[in-house]
Amino acid sequence: MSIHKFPQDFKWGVATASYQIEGAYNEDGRGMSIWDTFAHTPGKVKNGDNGNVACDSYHRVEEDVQLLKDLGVKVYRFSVSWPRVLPSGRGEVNQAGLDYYHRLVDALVANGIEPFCTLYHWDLPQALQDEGGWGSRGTIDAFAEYAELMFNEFKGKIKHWITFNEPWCMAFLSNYLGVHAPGNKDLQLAIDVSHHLLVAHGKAVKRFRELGIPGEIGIAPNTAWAVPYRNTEEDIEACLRIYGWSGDWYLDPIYFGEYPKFMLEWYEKLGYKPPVVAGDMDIIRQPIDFIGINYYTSSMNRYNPGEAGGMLSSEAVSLGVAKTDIGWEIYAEGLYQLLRYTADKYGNPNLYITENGACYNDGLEQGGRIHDQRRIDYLAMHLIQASRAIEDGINLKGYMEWSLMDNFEWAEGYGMRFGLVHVDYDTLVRTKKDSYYWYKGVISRNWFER
Ligand code: NCW
Repeated sequence: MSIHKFPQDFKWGVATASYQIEGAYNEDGRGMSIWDTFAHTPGKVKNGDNGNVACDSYHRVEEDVQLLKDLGVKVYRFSVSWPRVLPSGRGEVNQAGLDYYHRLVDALVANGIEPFCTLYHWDLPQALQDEGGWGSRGTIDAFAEYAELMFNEFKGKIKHWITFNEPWCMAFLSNYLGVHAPGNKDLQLAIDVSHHLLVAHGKAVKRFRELGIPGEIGIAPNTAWAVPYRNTEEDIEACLRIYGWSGDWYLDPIYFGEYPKFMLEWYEKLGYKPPVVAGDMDIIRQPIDFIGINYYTSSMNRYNPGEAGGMLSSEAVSLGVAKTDIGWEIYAEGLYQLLRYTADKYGNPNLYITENGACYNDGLEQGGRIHDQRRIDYLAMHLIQASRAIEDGINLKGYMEWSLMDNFEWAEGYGMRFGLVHVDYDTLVRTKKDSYYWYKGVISRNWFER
């Protein structure tokens, strides 16, 4: 047993996303998003689930903020539904949508919780998708307009902003692997989407500075660590490509103004390249205030030109460790390695763990308790690595557990539960799990023993 300590000003929090929790999909003027369309298309989401009602958080601001307050978090990371505030993606503003976020932000601030706002967590207005979505440059300016609206509206109230959550998912999972909305399978389109979202990110950051918005702004890329199967150049490079297409592909242009050469060469060899227009890289290369790290899992990889279903010639082999209920391998050491890599590569910037958590589908037991000891173990393991990183001088400033409550787990539907709070989807009753009480203890003491 030893004690794992965190700094006094460490920002403990939890995270959620609009489409996963809000529901009220067609109320008060909200426009449709690509996730409404996707989830309403038979066969796209397990069990035919959709976010029409989700956790009904749109109607439960007070109840959910009370859960946050009881938990003792310092920050709450949520995302804004773009089509709720701009139903057509640009142009006419939906005041009722803005009012919802004002109610939420005001309640957070009144309870001493700092809002940490993600502008885009995957719910693109369908109206923009109809014009080509992220595959079209038109969406770049629409995003900049939306970002500016939010900055002006919440100036001084929201002091932490994230432009994009997990750009790899937006680009590759959604447009190359076809697993998420809008469900395309086109590698060039995925590369185009990556580039356009980076330019949109850069434009938003530029506007943020020009408008003199107080606070900080960053991005939260997908990050996963990959361990080489053998200590050979081929296997090491196969691992670098895994991190290359999900992390470096986004962070290198932001920090260095250029795509990682080894990935550019890889794509070019396959006949693909990003659609860079003169001036783009200067826009993308805006200084940001922090990097958000979303970390869940790692993989072991080896070079295999015959890799099934992929184009990186990087085959995942099992690490041989336990998995969470969604099938992701548990590898806490990978979190440390990733923090180390990111800190070393980008000049020890401020980092927040913007997501980390575990899917375990434990249900209510007699007496109304949920004994999710496996989630507690998962969190403890990863927090040990976080505290180790801080001790080693990495500028890790906060930790946001995913997620406050069970919610709509995208293509997996409601069957996969990540919450500290259990949600009964028939009654929408929220029940605190054992992990909620454990995390509350960690936050209140700023240390834990393991
Ligand atoms: S799906 C996903 N997640 C989960 C989600 O609830 C959250 O909104 C996301 O930010 C938990 O954290 C993120 N990430 C995508 C993981 C990749 C799945 C790879 C499938 C390969 C076919």
